[in-house]
Amino acid sequence: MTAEEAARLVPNNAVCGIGGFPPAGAPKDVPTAIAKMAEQLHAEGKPYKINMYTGASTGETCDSLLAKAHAIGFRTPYQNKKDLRAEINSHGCDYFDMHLSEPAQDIRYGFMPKPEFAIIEACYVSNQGEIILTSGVGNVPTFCRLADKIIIELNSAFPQSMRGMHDIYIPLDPPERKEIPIYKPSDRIGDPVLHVDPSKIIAVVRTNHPNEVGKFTPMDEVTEKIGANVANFLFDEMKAGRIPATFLPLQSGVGNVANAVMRSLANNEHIPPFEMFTEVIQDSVIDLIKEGHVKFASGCSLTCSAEKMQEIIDNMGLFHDKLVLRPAEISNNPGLIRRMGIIAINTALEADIYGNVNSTHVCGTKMMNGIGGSGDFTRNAYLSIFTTQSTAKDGKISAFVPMVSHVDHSEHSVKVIVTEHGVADLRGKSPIQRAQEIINNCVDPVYRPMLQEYVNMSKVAQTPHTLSCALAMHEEFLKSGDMRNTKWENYLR
Ligand code: 0RQ
Repeated sequence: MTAEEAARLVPNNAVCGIGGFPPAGAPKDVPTAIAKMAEQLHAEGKPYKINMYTGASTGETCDSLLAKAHAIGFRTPYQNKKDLRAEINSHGCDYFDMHLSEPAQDIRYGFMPKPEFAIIEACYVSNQGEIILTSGVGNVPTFCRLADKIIIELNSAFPQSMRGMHDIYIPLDPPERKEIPIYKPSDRIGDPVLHVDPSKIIAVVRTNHPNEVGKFTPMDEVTEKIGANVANFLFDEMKAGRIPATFLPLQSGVGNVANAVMRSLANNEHIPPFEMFTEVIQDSVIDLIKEGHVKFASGCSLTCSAEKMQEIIDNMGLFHDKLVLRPAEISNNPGLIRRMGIIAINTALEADIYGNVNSTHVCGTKMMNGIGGSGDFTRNAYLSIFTTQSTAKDGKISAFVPMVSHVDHSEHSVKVIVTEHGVADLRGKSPIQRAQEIINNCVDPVYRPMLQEYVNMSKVAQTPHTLSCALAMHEEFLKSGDMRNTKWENYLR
């Protein structure tokens, strides 16, 4: 049927499980039609919203259009679209941020309402209910198991030769859960196809759309330095015998810094070819596979530009043996991350001088994107590294502050912080030693005296703070637009 006909099957207040993972494999035409329908209904004075579980962010044609149409009731987990961000921060919809390993099991546990509809993208569906997904798995297996009705966008931009790239596995729930038998990133434990009850498929909509993933900006001087600092640090760890000569599997987050880190690892001749156990597989990883720097990548999605995705499709023979796509609760499974000794590299919005990290809230209040999988990996990794540029907004914001305005990753989980200026190794250090390490090695030189003064003026304690000044740099930014104007005496009470 057409996308418009399928959209009409989804009533006001429906709870929907949306396929894909940031934003690979997310449906496109049906959400667009739902957004259009919502706008028409709103114009007639009628209410219309859908509630959305996703894998992570979706594309312009899903999150953005639905947000612009004010058609979202609740939404979880990760998102990264400007329009949805605006809707969330103005309370236009209820957003709750979750670790990406958790929504599927929390829905199965009954902590949140079960989806009535699963709206997914596939490249193949049979009369028996055998489905081959496209570039992202996310939480689709659980959505399809629990939903009463399944709507499929059959996307001909993805060939059926994708069969075999997915490993579909839903763990048993407690008290029956057993170990998940993955011991190395390339292990396969599930089914290459998703099986659903065919009587639940109420619509198949034919589409032809490539991945909605933008191209990354090339490395600049700052991201190149961050990448090189990470690569040199990891090489030093190898030399010290703390990382085996065969290396350990890597997880790398989203964004330009993450891409730059991957490129620097490849450029470092001392780092041997390695495997990845990660959630998103970005363009840079595909290049590294072709060049032989990455031996195998396990993830939840091919978050690749349309151009890079086409390259994979055209060379399916090569990539079938090098890639596997899993559900988010497996790609981000805390037990597997701990077992395999993953090196996790994620990006912070801001960190404090004691090593707590804020990945999500600008000035403690405005949601940026969400925690994504950074918490799944950071808490459980062999080695948890955070990267960030030392400043944002042309130096007006320091990425390092006395106290973070929101905590996503605590001092207990964050082991290493890297900026363009250097590396702060926080392992085995007390809060005051960590503060010195961060100020000397990571903070922008302009902000070093300010933060040193903060430490010096704060009362001797396990974690020295002057509470009236702890968020003064944020307050100063909100007041004058520049953290560099912070004078502690203006905030001392
Ligand atoms: O603003 O977009 O207006 O230019 O934040 O910052 O430096 O371009 O870095 O693209 O890597 O994003 C943490 C948001 C970083 C991302 C975050 C402003 C800055 C810029 C983006 P502009 P950069 P990135 C696995 C891992 C959480 C989820 C995660 C993220 C914009 O990495 O969402 O790790 N991480 N998932 O100017 C105000 C500050 C700021 C600031 C930067 N302190 N205050 N604004 N900015 N620092 C993947 C998944 O889970 C799916």
